[in-house]
Amino acid sequence: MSDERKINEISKNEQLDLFRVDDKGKKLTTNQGLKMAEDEFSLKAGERGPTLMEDFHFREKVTHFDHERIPERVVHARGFAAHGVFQVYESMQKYTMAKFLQNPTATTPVFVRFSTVVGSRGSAETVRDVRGFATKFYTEEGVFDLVANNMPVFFIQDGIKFPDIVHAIKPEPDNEMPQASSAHDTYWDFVANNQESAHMTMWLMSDRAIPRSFRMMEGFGVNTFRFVNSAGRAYFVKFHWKPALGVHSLVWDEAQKISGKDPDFHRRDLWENIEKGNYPEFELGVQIIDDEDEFKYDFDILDATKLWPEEVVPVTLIGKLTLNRNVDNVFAETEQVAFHPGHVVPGIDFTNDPLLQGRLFSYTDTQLIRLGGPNFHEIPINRPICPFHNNQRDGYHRQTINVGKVSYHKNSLAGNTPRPASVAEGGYVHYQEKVEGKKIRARSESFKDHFSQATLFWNSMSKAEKKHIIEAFSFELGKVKSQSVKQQIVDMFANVSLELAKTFAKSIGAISPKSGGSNITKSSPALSQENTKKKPDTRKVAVIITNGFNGPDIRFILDSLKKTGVQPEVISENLGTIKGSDGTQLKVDHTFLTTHSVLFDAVYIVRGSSVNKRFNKDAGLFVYEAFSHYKPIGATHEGKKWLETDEMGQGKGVVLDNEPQRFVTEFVKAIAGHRHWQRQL
Ligand code: HDE
Repeated sequence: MSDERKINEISKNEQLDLFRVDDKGKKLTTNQGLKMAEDEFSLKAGERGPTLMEDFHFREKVTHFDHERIPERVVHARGFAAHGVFQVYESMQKYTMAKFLQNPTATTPVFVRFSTVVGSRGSAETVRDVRGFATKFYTEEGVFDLVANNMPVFFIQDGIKFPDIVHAIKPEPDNEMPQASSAHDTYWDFVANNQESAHMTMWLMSDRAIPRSFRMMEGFGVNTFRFVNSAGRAYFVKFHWKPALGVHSLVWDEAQKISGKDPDFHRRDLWENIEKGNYPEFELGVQIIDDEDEFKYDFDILDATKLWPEEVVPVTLIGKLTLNRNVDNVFAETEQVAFHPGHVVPGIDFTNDPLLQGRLFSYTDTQLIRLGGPNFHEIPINRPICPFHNNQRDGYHRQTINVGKVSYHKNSLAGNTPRPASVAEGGYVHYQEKVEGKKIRARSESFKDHFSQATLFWNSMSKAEKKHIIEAFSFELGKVKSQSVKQQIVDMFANVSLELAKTFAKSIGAISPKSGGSNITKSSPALSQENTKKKPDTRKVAVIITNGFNGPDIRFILDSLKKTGVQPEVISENLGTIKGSDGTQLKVDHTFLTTHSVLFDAVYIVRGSSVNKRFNKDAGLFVYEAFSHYKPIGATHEGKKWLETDEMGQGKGVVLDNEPQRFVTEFVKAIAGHRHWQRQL
């Protein structure tokens, strides 16, 4: 690879291609390239004798195996990723000189890793938690990482408290329980004693913490960044991702069951949809505040426990991200990818947000231990697509073979190169913000209101969302053992809403708050999932059916559902095929044993002429569970007859109709509605 163009000036896909190896059809060798004649038996002195030290193949194979694991991420350990592209809608030159935000005809390759925060690498995916949404843009000016979450605020205001919140929310150290859950004493003790976490805790108790899919979450850069244009003018900016499919969630009972039925639920959903060509899309949005307007708002724009209400500072959609390729190897790509909010390009800069400042230290530091040294930028998934040159040398796992004698600046032997680039040549210059102040460890007065936006969030929720928040507090605090912590939380959240605190106080056996309440009456409709996009696309429908179904009608209905983007899957008693009354054959995708109601968005029940007791019991449980999770239910033919005799038949979002076209239209509408909260359960 002497020609630098080969590795540094080719597309990201071609670059990754250089490292792809397909072992299929090849002879087995050692890592030194030696072909081996035997791979099943170690070298022994006699068939039943001791294994010999000289067995280099055994030693190499087992040693490599012994070292296969690297430390998991200290947070965000459980993650899944995909490749894609980003394209800006129109030039953003008024606000930023970032090149990848200038040309609407150019695409930038990206790599996106979604994650949970608290659980270990093997933990279940549908737990109540924040989700990470980290994007690496491989731009021609270098790598830009937008390391975001699916909630717009954070637990703490200053980076120095990050170890505290993480220690508190992780499993408790004496018994390492509970896994991937905030429902335990130390988390809630932290909240009660660090009241800046009130707003984030409201988000964590809301439906946002149990997303239906990575494809149906918003992303938020959380911290306030800066855009800088080529004239040197600066703007405050917050980044958003808006999913094309809208923001949708699971219900808590369902989320807990999925953790057992399919702990890989979110990665499977992402993987399968990309494999099928249902490429997930997100629009990049920005909220921009003029440099002069820094102090115009009733919150501090540098405080990461505050959001900028969209009704006050609108989100402008500036481009689109499409995820279109699964990884080849989870370890090489998803596990080894190294994000860092400090990976920026000219036109994007930082602010004094003290949480962001803490992050700027932490991310490189963590890669040093996790990826074993300072050369992690050379790992294929982390390499920029533009050339990189400097005098950094050596270290563990160095791959670049730097030629020549000179590795210092300034020099005369190499003509004083590599030399810094001027601004005109694309050199990065930090925004020259004027700062002065006394050295001090303190919180700004403007950061001290911890409750107003927590109340704003509460006020913005629909009736169903409020109910879920109360249930989440009741569940989590119901798991807390310390009566004192429970009471502290009740008293604390009385400052957010008396209605909220009083209701969950009762269910957790605490004393109802006597005082409190908030005078904040504002709400922000953009915060409610009730106001999100509602589409049927890619929704999974369980079709419960057995032999003797009406062939022509079912063929029409299933084909029509597929045309709307809905994904029907057939569930019956046994795998193989089932037959309709006219001989139509249907392949069975799952049995009642291999799948479960919680893994689908909707149920369509047909039954058939040959149902038995067992089928009726399994189908009944399946439909009942979907009903109790407020999911759309459709029924035709024998299924309709059966559901009509049950109370569920009268429920909202239940479509009973034997006219195929009308059924499809109504059922698809119900599917787009996602959940039918009006059901009285
Ligand atoms: Fe992170 N965070 N973080 N974080 N974070 C990490 O870096 C940290 C914060 C976020 O898929 C770590 O490579 C500090 C906010 C995501 O690989 C670590 C503070 C937001 C990911 C780290 C924060 C995030 C991380 C662990 C407070 C939302 C996963 C492994 C000052 C905007 C990236 C790693 C991936 C990962 C530190 C707060 C998002 C330890 C010190 C706020 C999505 O460096």
